[in-house]
Amino acid sequence: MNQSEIIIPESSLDRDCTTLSRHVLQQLQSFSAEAQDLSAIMSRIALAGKLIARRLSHAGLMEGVLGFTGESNIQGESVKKMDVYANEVFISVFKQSGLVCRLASEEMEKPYYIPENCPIGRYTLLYDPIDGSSNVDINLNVGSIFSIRQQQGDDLEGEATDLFQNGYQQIAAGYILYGPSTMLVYSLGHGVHSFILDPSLGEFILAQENIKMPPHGPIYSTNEGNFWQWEEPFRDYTRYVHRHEGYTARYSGALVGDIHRILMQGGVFLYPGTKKKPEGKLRLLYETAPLGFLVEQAGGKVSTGSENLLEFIPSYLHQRTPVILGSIEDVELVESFIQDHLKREN
Ligand code: AHM
Ligand code: MG
Repeated sequence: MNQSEIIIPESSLDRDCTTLSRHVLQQLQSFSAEAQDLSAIMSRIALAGKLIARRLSHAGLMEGVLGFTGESNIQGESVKKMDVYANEVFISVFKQSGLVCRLASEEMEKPYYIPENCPIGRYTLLYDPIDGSSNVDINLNVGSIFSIRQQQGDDLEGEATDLFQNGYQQIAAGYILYGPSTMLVYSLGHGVHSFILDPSLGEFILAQENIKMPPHGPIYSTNEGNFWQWEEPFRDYTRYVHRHEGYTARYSGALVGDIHRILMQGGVFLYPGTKKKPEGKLRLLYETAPLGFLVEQAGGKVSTGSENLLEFIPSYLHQRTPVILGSIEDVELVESFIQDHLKREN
């Protein structure tokens, strides 16, 4: 066969070669040291995702994967074995990487410092290793959430106060969804892009570029079991969707899957404060700020109910905030109930 007879299916081959690390370099339009670092960081996050996906796929067949450890974390929540494993996976992939100085996770009271990576690695990885981990035991979707910030100052005190900044300080954010396929969705502040893990290649391959969410969607996603614990505006909004055609409820108890659905199809996710927990349940630095960053990049909106969540400045590492995020019109509809309520009060 001579050269002219070889037919290469250019588009599918190009697609298979658009791996995550290559995509990061394309996004930054550069081979600078910073671009190389971010590309390498994303490759390590992808490796963590592959390791976690591998363990999840055998979870019911292996010893020591399902169930609780018997310990409680800093926030008094029972720790699951998969939480511990996934937390350690992220630490392990970043050790001796020269990329990241600190890792701050929902599962650890204080950041984990990797002094041998400093001062080369001036980045901090913030992450929720397994979000929605109660779904693991029943073989339903879970996710990992991540965010990358630049370390500012020396953090000699070990308090990481430089992380108490707004969500626009995130250099990158994303999630890995462990569903029927393993999917990684990320943004460097230049749109939102999704990748699917091709198990035959062991690589995340580009699936969709520049995801844009519709300005309105039919889905509302919230734990209505908390209805009587909510403030009146959230109850009014829920009554509104009950009484109007065109709405449908979807809630899996695992944030990443619920947000992914809304990112693709439009709608709104709400986790308001409750009487017992006025700040809500979800953590700003590891959950709502990274997901809010993605949603805003996809043309949506994220709010605490009283302000843009991405402008909210935390005062401690594990700060929680109420959250409303999703399609712009749906978030604004929820906010309108809050504003109406405030007007009536004044
Ligand atoms: P986790 O990080 O401890 O798993 O908790 C976060 C999860 C989210 O994924 C989900 O949206 C929420 O908790 C569900 O909470 P609830 O059971 O109160 O509805
Ligand atoms: Mg979580």
